[in-house]
Amino acid sequence: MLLKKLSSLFAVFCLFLTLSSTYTNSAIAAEHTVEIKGMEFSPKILTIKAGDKVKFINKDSAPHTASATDGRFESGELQKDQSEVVTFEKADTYAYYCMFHPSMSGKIIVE
Ligand SMILES: [Cu+2]
Repeated sequence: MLLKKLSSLFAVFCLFLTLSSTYTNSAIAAEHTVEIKGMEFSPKILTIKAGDKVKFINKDSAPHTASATDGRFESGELQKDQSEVVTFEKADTYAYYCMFHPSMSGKIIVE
């Protein structure tokens, strides 16, 4: 009885190990960086793979945001040296801008 319980526990544990390693292996997602510097996003156009992450980091003394024009992602207000990481799961083109300086714009192309 106890042995049966232990072996089913062990089976669950093994399943957990398998799942977590599968998850880790599939998460070879790259992390890219977009710098916000001199009132510009750099690079202005960035091409990545689905599942990759993009870190938006503000290098200006003025606060900025990286806000999708259609609202699909939002960094929030970033002060100098603050950053926000966004994961892009679906292949598409994501246009974004800075809420404080709408003339600042960029594009993330997810393949
Ligand atoms: Cu700005």
